[in-house]
Amino acid sequence: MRKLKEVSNCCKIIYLIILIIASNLILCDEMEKKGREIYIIAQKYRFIPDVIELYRGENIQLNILAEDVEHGFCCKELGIYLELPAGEEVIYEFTPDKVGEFEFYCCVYCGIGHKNMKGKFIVKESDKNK
Ligand SMILES: [Cu+2]
Repeated sequence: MRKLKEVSNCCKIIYLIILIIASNLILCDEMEKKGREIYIIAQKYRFIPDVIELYRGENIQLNILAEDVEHGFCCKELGIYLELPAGEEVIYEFTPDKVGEFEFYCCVYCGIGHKNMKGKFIVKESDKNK
């Protein structure tokens, strides 16, 4: 009887360990999907940072905040067109699918320096893809 109880306790422990490993795997998977977070500030008349390095095939989550007035965040080549209401963080997920340098710019008129409000993505080939 005692042995049987020990075996059943042992089973419970193994079951628990499997559960913990499985839930960690699911969590890791979720994190992978969420992508690398990049925080960008938009303000008259610049983006901070204005040069952003990415890897092709990497999941990215942009968190962009227009600090002062409404701005836009657009990158034609990567198909990004966002309006950024003042004081509201905008979250955008994407996966760059090509290598190169791609300009992003403010696409909502925000004042006299609007035309100069730009930066660039530098998308590199990932080691994983080589
Ligand atoms: Cu603007």
